[in-house]
Amino acid sequence: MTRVLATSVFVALLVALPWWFAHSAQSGPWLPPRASSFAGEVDGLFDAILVALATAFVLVMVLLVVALWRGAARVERARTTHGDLRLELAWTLVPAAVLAWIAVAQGPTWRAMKGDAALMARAPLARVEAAQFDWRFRHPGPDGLLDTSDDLLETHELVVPAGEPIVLATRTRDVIHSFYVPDFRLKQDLVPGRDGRIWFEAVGLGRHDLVCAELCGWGHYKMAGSIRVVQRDEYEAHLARLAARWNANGTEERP
Ligand SMILES: [Cu+2]
Repeated sequence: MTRVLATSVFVALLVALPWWFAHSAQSGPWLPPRASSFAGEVDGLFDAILVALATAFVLVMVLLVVALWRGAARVERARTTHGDLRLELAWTLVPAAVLAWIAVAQGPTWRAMKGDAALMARAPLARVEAAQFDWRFRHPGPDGLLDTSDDLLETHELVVPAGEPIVLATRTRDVIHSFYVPDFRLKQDLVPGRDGRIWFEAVGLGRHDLVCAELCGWGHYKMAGSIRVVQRDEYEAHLARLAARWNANGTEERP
């Protein structure tokens, strides 16, 4: 009876979890919509690793059920065994091969996201400046240079044009933060003393959550911002409005 009950539990898990894995990978109850040019590649790697894990899970469940029935069928003294070279080689080499495959398979995506030196050398659209506990964005003004008197600053929300590679400089003004836009599948630590670069190409229009993915202090939870993707002409208009507001020195009319 116990055996039947235990087998039912294993079989239920065996059916339910791979179904849920497959279902999740497609409809995405755990993954947000894809909104960057490389999001599909990142999800492809995620799904591939999920399939490898699901395969291992099914294998373990089947072995458990087999052991349960075989063990229960015989009544004999348990044997103590020591060492099995073939088994040990198998459980060392198979996971090693899987890990090596993951390391090779993720290479092109990693290079596309982090390794394009020519792209990263472009003038940044803005600099992300993280601080406890907000996001600030510094645009180079008309002179095209950061850290000059005509810089334009905005907080919480960065507006970017759609359909073109956006390079951002990154900096933290205090502790470690992590720039994370789930819809873009983009996450980058910002480390004190180390300015960096990130890039993405937003697909489609709309607003995407920007969160801090590094526990950075008591107010970490409220370190939320957004990236708003607009058409190029709307972006130019936004920058012009930002410049007008910035240069008005507080004398402009507030809506
Ligand atoms: Cu944080």
